[in-house]
Amino acid sequence: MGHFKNVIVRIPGAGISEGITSNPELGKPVYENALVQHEHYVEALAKCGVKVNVLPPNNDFPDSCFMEDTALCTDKCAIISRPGAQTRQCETKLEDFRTMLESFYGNIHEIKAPGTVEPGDIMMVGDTFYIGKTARTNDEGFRQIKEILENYGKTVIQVPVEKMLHLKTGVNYLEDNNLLISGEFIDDPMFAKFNKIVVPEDEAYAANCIWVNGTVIVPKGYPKIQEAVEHLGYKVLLVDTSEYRKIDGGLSCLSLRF
Ligand code: CIR
Repeated sequence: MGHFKNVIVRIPGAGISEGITSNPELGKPVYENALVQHEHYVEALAKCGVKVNVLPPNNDFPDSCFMEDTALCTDKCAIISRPGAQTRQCETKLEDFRTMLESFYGNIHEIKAPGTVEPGDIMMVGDTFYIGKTARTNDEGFRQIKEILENYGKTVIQVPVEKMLHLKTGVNYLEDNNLLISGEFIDDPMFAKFNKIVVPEDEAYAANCIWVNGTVIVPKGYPKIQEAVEHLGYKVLLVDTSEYRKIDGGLSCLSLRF
């Protein structure tokens, strides 16, 4: 794996309490706490040697801090997504986001209706992209993104997802052939070739960790996964994302890394 030089994040707005959630019993995120957790997230990323490019909060879109779902940023091109969640579709139209992407990429593609893609469904493993088929990413979105990526010499593999919100809710690549894997994916032959670190059900949320230049950022409060990742030899940074978890958000969702 190469090296990530940049990340893009968006500071959450006060509207975050109204973000989409499949876990209303966890309660609504507390804005002030979410802001503090976001600061710690940015600090952790900065420690990994990337430049953190920060977009201002947008109060019109409760889920707009989940930058990951707005674009796929590769070493060759960027692809602006088209979220399957209707309330999120305008996040990709925001001018500050587009201007920011244009400052890094000359070649920007875009998913068009009726295709939908949320890059929380996209896992990059070198030049291969695993793309989940979910309620958020449909076959037409897959067809479009496959065509774009294959034109850049990339390999694209579709992964049926039954139970999870996004592919990366349950499976995340840590480089060096290491794969954090949970739930419905554990016995999927598609992932048989990886060194699988099976995430136990009671720490399932921690399947969503991010590798950033040799360091792995792990959510705080999941000791089994913290230990398993340390055991692999990675430097680990812990970040509390409990406010984001309330609305199905995790570490990968909060940034674009490229
Ligand atoms: C949503 O339902 O769209 C947000 N509340 C959470 C998005 C999580 N994003 C991601 O996993 N990439």
